[in-house]
Amino acid sequence: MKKVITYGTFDLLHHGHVSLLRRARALGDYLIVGVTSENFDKERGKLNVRRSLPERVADVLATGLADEIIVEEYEGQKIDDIQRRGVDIFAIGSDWADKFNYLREYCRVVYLERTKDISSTMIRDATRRAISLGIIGNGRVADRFVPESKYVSGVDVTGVYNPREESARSFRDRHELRFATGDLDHFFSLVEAVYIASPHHTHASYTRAALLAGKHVLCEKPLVLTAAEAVELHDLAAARRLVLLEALKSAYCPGFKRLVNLVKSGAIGQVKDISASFTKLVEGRPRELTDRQAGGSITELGSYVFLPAIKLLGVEHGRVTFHSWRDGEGVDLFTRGLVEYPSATASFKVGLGVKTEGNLVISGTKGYAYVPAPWWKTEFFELRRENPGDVKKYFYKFDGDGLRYELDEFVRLVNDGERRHSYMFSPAESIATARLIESFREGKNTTQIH
Ligand code: C2G
Repeated sequence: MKKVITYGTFDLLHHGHVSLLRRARALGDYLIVGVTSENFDKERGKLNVRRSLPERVADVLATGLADEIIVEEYEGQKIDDIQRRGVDIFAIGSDWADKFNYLREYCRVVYLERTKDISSTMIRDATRRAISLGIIGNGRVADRFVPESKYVSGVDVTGVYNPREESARSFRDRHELRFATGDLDHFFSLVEAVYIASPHHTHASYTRAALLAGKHVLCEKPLVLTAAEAVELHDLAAARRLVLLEALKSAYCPGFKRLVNLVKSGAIGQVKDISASFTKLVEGRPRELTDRQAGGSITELGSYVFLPAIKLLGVEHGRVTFHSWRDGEGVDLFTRGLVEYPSATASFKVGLGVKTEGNLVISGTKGYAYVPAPWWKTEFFELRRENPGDVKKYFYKFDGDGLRYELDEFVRLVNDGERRHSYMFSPAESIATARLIESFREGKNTTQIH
């Protein structure tokens, strides 16, 4: 019996897929189809898959062409499958020409002509109009956001607003957007959703204006600088059935999410302490240092270091204390602090004028999680125990600048209609973050370092 194997996502199954399966089946007597798992697709950068794994398996089964279906879960699995199952032929579409020649060591490799003029992407685009998204403020992060958006399906960055219209125009030209404007009402009339990447102290007013104009909002962190504003804006979004998501990239990236789930499942016992650092030495006089209203280490980096504590220990906490070193004008160049919980503590360090190791350590009663720098772009972590040999290592993908993950979640929420809140970073978590930033800015429980 001649065994053939092929692999694919088979999202929104179409006649191109069916034709490939038919020709693959005809190469032998028995066809095994490997359908990619959701995780594997995310790991290889395919973020736009519409149908779930069980649905895609059912679609392939319904063609009647597969004798056996398996799930493809990891890179390198093809070699295992071919050897373990005694496969004679590996078949795949010609869009992969030469990419799988390394499998020739194990079986025959056949590239079958891909069916032209049809693809899952075309169907995705045709069945769901892309959300038109405009950017407010075109600083450094906005420059990174536009290229990242190309990896997320169902969204089209169409234009940009900046009160300084010349700046918006040059951003539009640089990124080949459709429009640039200095008129906010006009801007709102052209988009369905906005990404706010303006200076921190302007986030609240732009978010409010966008929500009142009926637009979904993805706002850079920190969403706002006070808890009251965070409550007001999340309430406003809820009342209007709009999505308001805070763009704190670590919260949405695959590695950090897994870390939280593992620790929550008891992998290191009860969490008793968290220690997180993030420092970024900045040169010259960038916004982080010159913005008298909202510059400094805590407003810039605090949202990141508060995140593990908020995710793992909750949004309710006790006393918060800070030790802070400020420049002559009061901007904090380094702050360390402690958030007290009834049964645990969380300490953190942030700095724009001091450099330290940027790692994350979560200490539990059975072991600890160690995430090396840069932990906020979680690609790798270890779970360690008393016995130094008892270490589990975890690897994840963190593609590009990582902004694609927050945008992907935003697009899902906008399209969902029902679910308006993300479990990855909920309104309550966003409000708790704002409360911590506010308590620092109020100067309560702060010791100055000179
Ligand atoms: N295909 C085709 N014609 C099309 C579209 C797709 O022949 N118009 C083929 C692809 O070449 C592939 C199969 O259908 O052989 C599945 O395609 P996808 O669902 O896009 O999956 P893909 O990302 O190609 O998965 O391990 C995963 C595989 O390496 C490839």
